Amino acid sequence: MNTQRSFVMLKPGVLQRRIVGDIISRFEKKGLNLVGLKMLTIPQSLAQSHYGEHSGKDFFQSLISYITAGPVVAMVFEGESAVPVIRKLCGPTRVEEAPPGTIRGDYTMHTAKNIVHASDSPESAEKEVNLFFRPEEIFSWTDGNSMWF
Ligand code: FUP
Repeated sequence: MNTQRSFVMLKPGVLQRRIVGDIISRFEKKGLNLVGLKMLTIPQSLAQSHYGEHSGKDFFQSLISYITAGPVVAMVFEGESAVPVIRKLCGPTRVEEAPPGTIRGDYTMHTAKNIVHASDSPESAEKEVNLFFRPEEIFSWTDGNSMWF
């Protein structure tokens, strides 16, 4: 078993669109375990750390403005190969490439507002989980139904 944790974030606008439950439900139905959940408005400094790899790119300033524009829902999911499995559920970054059936394919029109973030590697996941969550905010629970997934 390759159990992994991944950091997932529903970006600003998801609350206003009233689709928080729909999106979380997709991860739950897949069989992932929700082990961390909080709402926050991301401070500038955290936004810059989180998206540091894009610093200097032409879309960086608008990305920071968007991600800090309103409350987000930050989550940690756990499960077998959780990092690549969640990336598949979200779909490709560019919305014109995101197929129907993926979150980005079903809910978004513009890459710059692609509504969901998910860690792209186990290393990024560890870094991002630690940026947004303290250890005591993560709850690994026993899954009595795991044999059914
Ligand atoms: P992803 O890991 O799929 O979220 O993609 P990236 O880390 O490459 O990009 C982070 C965010 O920057 C994307 F979710 C949307 C935004 N972005 C743009 O606005 N334009 C681009 O050309 C690429 C990314």
